[in-house]
Amino acid sequence: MKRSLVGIFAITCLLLGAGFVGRAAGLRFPRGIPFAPFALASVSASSGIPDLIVRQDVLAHHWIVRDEDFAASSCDVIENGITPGTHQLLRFTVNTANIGDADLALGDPNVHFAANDGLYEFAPCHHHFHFRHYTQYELFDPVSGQTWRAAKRGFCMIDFAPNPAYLGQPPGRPQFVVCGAPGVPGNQGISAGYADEYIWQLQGQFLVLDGGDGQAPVPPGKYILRITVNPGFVPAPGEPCRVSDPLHPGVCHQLPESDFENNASQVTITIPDHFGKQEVGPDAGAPPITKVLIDPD
Ligand SMILES: [Cu+2]
Repeated sequence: MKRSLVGIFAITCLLLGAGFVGRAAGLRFPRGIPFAPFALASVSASSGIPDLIVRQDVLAHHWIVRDEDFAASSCDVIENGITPGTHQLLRFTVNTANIGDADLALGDPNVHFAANDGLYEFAPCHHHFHFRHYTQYELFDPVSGQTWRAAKRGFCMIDFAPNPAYLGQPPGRPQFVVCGAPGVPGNQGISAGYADEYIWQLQGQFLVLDGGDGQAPVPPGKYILRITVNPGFVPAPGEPCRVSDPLHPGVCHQLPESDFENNASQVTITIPDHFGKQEVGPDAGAPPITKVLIDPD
């Protein structure tokens, strides 16, 4: 008994020391598979190429429009230009599945940052490394074409949930589960047959609808929400091009994939009249977000 308690304590310290809880908050633990701390450093060798998608079924079943308060001390206010106070938000869950035949192995963010390879940047407000060009969130009016954008500032890519059987991959086990932090080694990635998932309650999983982030307010109506993982971008002067897009000259991606054309999914969203302040969406009526659910990202 005493021995097992010591073991649990040791594993807890390992997780704390590894910076894992930085993104955990009870939510980032790999789903459904017993945690294996001593498999953390293993990276399976594979000759194929990863392929990331955004699972449309998850997006379709998890979104909500409702009001939320922003404190003046929050990083959304300090870094992202959102004014303090109450704002109408569209929140949604993003599942990025690796349906390729190789693991997407990133390793330790400290190593990438030290090498200045363009994958991560340091975020002073959050005190951790953020991905550059991680995921693109867009809302657009299918009639006028007007578009609103938010860029997810992801900081930890891990094996969160196994892919469903219909994606046709053999069941695997999570191997990338340690986020890391400045000075604390991590091991990030998404195994073939696994997905990372940012549930809608996490910080940054939203678009601001009422103009509170400096974009035009979104009038009530029907819109398309489009999520793109590993989006193409044109590098700024001096910014590295890690992976060239074979079909779009001059466009770069941060992560290698066998197919960059299947990286986006979209759903139709109804934005209600804000005067009623009603909640809409499949997750309408869900409990208010508590502090413990908020990602430190
Ligand atoms: Cu962050």
